[in-house]
Amino acid sequence: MLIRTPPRHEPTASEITPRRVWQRRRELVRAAAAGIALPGASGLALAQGPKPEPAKLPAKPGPFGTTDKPTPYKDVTTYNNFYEFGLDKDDPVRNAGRLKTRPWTVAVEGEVGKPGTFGIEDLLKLAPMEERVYRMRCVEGWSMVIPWVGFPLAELIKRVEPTGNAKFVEFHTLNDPKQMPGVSSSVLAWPYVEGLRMDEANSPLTLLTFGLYGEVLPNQNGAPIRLVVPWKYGFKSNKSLVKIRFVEKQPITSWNRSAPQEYGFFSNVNPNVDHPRWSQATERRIGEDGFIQRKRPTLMFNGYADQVASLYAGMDLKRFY
Ligand SMILES: Nc1nc2c(c(=O)[nH]1)N[C@H]1C(S)=C(S)[C@@H](COP(=O)(O)O)O[C@H]1N2
Ligand SMILES: [Mo]
Repeated sequence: MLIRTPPRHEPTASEITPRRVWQRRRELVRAAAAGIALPGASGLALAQGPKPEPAKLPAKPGPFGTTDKPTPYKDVTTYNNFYEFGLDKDDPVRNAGRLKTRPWTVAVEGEVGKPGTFGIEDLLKLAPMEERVYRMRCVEGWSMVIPWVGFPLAELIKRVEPTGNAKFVEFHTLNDPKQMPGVSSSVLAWPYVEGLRMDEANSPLTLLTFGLYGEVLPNQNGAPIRLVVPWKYGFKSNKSLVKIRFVEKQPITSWNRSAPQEYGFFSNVNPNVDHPRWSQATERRIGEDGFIQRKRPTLMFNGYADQVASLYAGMDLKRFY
């Protein structure tokens, strides 16, 4: 997002010439031949046996599903952005295997009547699991359709009783240099922090997710608990949450801090407001559309205008990008 500078309608360098990727593969193959385990080798399953099947996470069908075809599981779980594990699309699947997702807690703090620390097992039982098939649109110009498993964030919000001063919610991803090789890079200020206005956080579309495709979240997709906000660019949906903080002032988010003129606080999907360095009018659906060209029109609020347009009534969406 920040480091890539793709010209209009062209794929990023990592998509066309993944040289670093094949060089890395070559290193891994050599290392495997020599019986050496390099960090991050697990995703390629070179030396190890078959990986265990992810645990099932049953869910009843929920509302707001799209009829668009879900993106194949393989693409959803191997083409990722998770900068804590590296900048290339296949870094997360190779490096996130080392993330320890148990025990796991999420601290809920700030302007709430009932602050506390929730264990992941309790969060899993907080509300009935629903399957929500959502379109997801990355600010880089590609999109996917993902069958998430989770429940509305509003279920957690009502239990912690926000005070009258709670106007915004901050979401913090884990920041652990021992498990996350990417946080040694200064590409972003860590931890990865995102934020929503209180009404956005309470939207019935906004989810806390624990799984996809009926199984627990793969680490590279944000295990064990991840925010999903489908009408905003993908970077608003942060992964592997450890803290949720209710605040009075609009949070300073990681992407906004690193490039304020490119990534605003709202970051609603909007085909009429271009990124300063490329158009947002079209997108490329991973696993379906051609590799190079973006042909599919991007929809206002990513197609969720019926549910969310009223949240922004009277707002100049060019100014509040
Ligand atoms: N903690 C964290 N969350 C993150 C990111 C990240 O780098 N770190 N990348 C974001 C971006 S840019 C996108 S497009 C989505 C990608 O989610 P996916 O890999 O599950 O498709 O995750 C978002 N959440
Ligand atoms: Mo993204």
